[in-house]
Amino acid sequence: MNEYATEKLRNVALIGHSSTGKTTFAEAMLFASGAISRMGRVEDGTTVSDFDDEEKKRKQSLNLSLVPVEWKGHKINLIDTPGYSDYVGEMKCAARVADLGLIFVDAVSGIEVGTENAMNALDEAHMPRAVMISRMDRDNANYDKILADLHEAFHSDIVPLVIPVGSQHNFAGVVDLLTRKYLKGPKGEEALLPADMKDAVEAGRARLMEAAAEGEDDLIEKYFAEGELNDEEFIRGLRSAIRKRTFVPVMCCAPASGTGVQATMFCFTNYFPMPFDLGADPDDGQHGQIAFIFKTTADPFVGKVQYFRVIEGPLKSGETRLTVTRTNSEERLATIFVQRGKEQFPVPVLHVGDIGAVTKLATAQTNDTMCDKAHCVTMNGIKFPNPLFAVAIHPKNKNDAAKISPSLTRLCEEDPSLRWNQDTVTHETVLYGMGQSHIDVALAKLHGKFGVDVDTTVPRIPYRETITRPGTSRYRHKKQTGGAGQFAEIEMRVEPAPAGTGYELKWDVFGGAISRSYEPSIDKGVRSVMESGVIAGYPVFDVSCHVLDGKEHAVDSKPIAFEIASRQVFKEAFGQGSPMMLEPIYQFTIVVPDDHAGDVMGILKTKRGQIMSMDQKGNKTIIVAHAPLAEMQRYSTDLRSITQGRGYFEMQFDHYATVPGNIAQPLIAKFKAEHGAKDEE
Ligand SMILES: Nc1nc2c(ncn2[C@@H]2O[C@H](COP(=O)(O)OP(=O)(O)OP(=O)(O)O)[C@@H](O)[C@H]2O)c(=O)[nH]1
Ligand SMILES: [Mg+2]
Repeated sequence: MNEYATEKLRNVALIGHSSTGKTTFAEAMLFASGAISRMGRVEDGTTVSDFDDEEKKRKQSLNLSLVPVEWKGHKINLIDTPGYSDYVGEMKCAARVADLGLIFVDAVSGIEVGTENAMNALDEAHMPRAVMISRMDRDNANYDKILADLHEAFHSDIVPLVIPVGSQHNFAGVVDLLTRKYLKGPKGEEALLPADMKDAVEAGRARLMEAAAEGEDDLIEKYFAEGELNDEEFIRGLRSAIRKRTFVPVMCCAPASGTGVQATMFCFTNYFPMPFDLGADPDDGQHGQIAFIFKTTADPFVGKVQYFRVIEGPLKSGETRLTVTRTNSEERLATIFVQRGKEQFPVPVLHVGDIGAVTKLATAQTNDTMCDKAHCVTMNGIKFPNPLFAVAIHPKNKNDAAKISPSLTRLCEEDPSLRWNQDTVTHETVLYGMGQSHIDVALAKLHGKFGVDVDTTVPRIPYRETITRPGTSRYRHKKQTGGAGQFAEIEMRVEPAPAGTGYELKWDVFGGAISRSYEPSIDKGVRSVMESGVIAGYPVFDVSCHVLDGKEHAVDSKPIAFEIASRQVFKEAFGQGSPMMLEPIYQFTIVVPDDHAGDVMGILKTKRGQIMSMDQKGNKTIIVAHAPLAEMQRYSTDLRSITQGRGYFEMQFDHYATVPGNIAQPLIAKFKAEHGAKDEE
């Protein structure tokens, strides 16, 4: 790998719907640049970018990967991302460090959810963007229709930089509109422009020139005055206009054959923004050194590998010591690499804007800023989506159980859109991801990388038990089987307490019927039942207990006897108090395209949801609803199918509410069947 100055770098994120040819395109660029001698195929698991075992198995990208391509004195850092919506976190990482997002659109399927999501993400980040109409050689490819659809969907000027020659199996090459050069076939050899294309080329070129003129004020003036820009102005204008997002540039290609790829590389190096086009950041070391970590991966051989972008530099291998702002600990960048797929190429130096990798950092994580001590700053982090699809994880054996926590921690370090915790109520280990596929892949990694095998279930709902009216009971515990006996008698009254009170024990014993020294034992007995539940096996909340009366025996009464008696008397009194179950109700904020709002609300009603409010924003409807967690555990899957992936939601705990009888009854019956016999002992 050569050394590249900032102006020779292009950082391009390949994003868009799945199966639009992004990974194949990265492969084709490597091939076209001569970096690889044979083009790998996604189907064969032989591409540079999809190197992960799971990616090879599933024949789709699952992680972002870096594919730097050296071409004509430039280095184009491609960041290939997975298109499937579960992996949107990877797209966000790529978009954070790229200077342009190239949205892939299939020449047959056209605009899909992944296209919209990618466009929205770039709009939100005000990031330069371009569209690649891909897989142009497919039967039924329809370039003109896709252009028209893009125009309609994105309400922007959609202007081709290149136009196709032929389509479907006759897709022969592309014409670069600025130079009018026809680059034919997979090798992009210059060929004579077909005569019948001349008008289209001139019309396209005029349109593009107008778009370029919009890039700078003085160019607009000149264009209106003279009706023409020279090539230098044309390029300058295009570069500014793309940077300023005044139009959406469009290219086309067939990644698998490579046709159109050479022309694309020309566009990348000539028109696409270079790092810090928006304001040059010096690379003289005077302003300190800063690197931003946007991805962490766990390589089974090398260990932890972290990808970073040089924000200020240059950064030199071996010499560079940077402080992680978050932890204030110093790390040495022993060897700086350029990462290409799974390969690492050590380099002596990386300049501002470049993307590199390091291993063996002690404390740094994704989203960390590392800087030289004198200039500590924190860069804006990547905002990862909230994972809302949860599974409970059960290790298969003791060995797996021992490794589960560190392995889950590392898995979540690699992919911050995964999360895990230990539920304090249900005592389950719960893993959260974006959807079933995301979780499946995470579990496959758990097995493949960390050798941990688990079973999964839908997580238990953290129900609660409480009472609705006071209940009183008296219980005598007496045991006289040889040796020392046990004796304790307690009368207890339980009362509903206000929500959030939890539990309190009151000593209302008159006349010293039982001595107060037994209070801790009684308290312990009640607490243990409260933890394990009375009617359905869920913890008891919001109850106040009054010890009213009892009896004790001079010899046989002892703490353990009172603890046993208190367990039993509490259960009985609780049973007298019309017990009921409570369930967690969450607030859901659901954003969907207007035409799906009706369906979304219909489904919410079937899930015992209560619509709290509805709002309109653009062509989206924002629905706020309350619904029980028990009904909404697979809502991410439901919403995806109702809206074909166009809707998203957030959820947060709101309050506990009574579980309706018809839902509570089976849970109570199940608990009784499982524990009834034991209780009678
Ligand atoms: N007909 C045709 N098929 C292509 C072309 N380029 C890629 N494909 C095929 O399209 C499929 C998807 O290609 P990928 O490169 O994996 O697409 P991707 O966009 O990376 O997909 P994700 O990683 O899932 O987002 C593969 O089977 C490719 O062989 C092309 O130019 N023409
Ligand atoms: Mg891919």
